[in-house]
Amino acid sequence: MNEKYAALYNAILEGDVAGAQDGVQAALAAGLEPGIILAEGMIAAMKEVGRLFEEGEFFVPEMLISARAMQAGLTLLKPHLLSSDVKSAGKVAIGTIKGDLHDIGKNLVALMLEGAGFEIIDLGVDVAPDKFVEAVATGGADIVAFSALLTTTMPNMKATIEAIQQAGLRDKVKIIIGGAPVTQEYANQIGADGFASDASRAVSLAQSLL
Ligand code: B1M
Repeated sequence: MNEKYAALYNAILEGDVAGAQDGVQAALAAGLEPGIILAEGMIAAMKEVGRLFEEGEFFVPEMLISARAMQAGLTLLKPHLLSSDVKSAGKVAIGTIKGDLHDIGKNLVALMLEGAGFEIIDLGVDVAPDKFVEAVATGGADIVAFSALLTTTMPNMKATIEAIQQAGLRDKVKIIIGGAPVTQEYANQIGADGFASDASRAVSLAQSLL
């Protein structure tokens, strides 16, 4: 691993908030691209956290403290990921689907969309279908984006699409979905307008739909 982001990677793995902040600053000072710092130093560390959890070496508290270190690092990296002179490209309401509390990926997608000029309505985590409906009905969202990290919460994406349909709003909004267990096939199956496997693909998808 590149030594310019190895300390950052290890700090996230160990849940060391100050270490993650220092790691981001050091990587920026070393001249690394913000996108590389994010992918290689940070998202890669969270993947390893997931692997250690699967192997039974990490438990929920370890995942939680790693997530805190990741968020602390992201807060510092955010201004470097956003470009300043972009016009509004449309309004996106984004949230993690009902039953699901994972928000790092959702926050990253929101951040990248914001960087590409989209106005963001961040509905947070554990978002009930009626909140998405409201974001379209009264919030003026052109796109709604659902994130799901758990196979058990994926069906709530379908339930949310149905709620939007029942509210008579389906033709007023584009629906895009993503999250580690989600696939294009699943998007087709539940009638979403698109799927993106990562935050930068979510940006091109949103741009292609408006
Ligand atoms: Co959770 N967790 N977790 N967890 N957790 C996973 C998801 C898991 C895969 C770990 C594992 O077993 N390997 C597993 C799910 C298994 C499954 O369903 N198949 C799991 C589990 C089981 C659980 C609990 C049930 C554990 C328990 O309590 N026994 C519990 C559930 C709580 C709940 O939600 N109701 C739980 C809890 C937690 C914490 C709270 C401790 C913490 C979350 C903290 C937080 O988010 N603030 C946590 C964490 C950190 C993880 C892992 C380790 C990391 C997730 C992450 O942040 N990844 C995760 C393992 C893994 O994913 N490998 C795991 C980094 C992030 C940048 O990637 O979120 O995939 P990701 O987002 C990507 C893409 O997916 C995509 O773009 C993002 C950026 O490129 N994307 C979208 C995401 N959303 C999108 C929306 C779009 C488009 C793209 O819209 C268009």
